[in-house]
Amino acid sequence: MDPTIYGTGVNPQVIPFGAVVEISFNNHDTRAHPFHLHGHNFQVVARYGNGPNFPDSPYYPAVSMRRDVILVHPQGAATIRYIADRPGVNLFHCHVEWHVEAGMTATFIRAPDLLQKQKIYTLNSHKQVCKAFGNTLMKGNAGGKSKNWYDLS
Ligand SMILES: [Cu+2]
Repeated sequence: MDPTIYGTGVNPQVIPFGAVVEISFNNHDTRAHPFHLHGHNFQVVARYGNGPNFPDSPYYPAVSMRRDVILVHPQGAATIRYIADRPGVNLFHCHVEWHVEAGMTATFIRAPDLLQKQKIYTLNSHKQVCKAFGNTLMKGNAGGKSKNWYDLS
């Protein structure tokens, strides 16, 4: 449940099972950012900015639309919400690829305590791909260590 062991490079966010996750974006950039959440659909709770379909003041819909991508308008803001009721590891990122490369991404680790209790197996064909790649870590923390979980060397 400690995000430290996943390493800082993936911007890990550990989320307990069943948590109500609310994310607010404040886009100070002059460009739009289409944020995409893997593994869940979310409700769009509020959005505002200078887009053609939205007023300058916050727009609170009577019935929230459910999406897995939201365009955060230039110099606009948005709030999304979902219930983390499915254990798993998924990316949350801007859909502009070079923005991902620039770091506009996070890894959502939902209920890792429940994931550990499950007997998840990895297909042998997948293990073979990892072995063929050479340096893919198959167990342990972000550094491949499982004795000292805080040793990321
Ligand atoms: Cu972006």
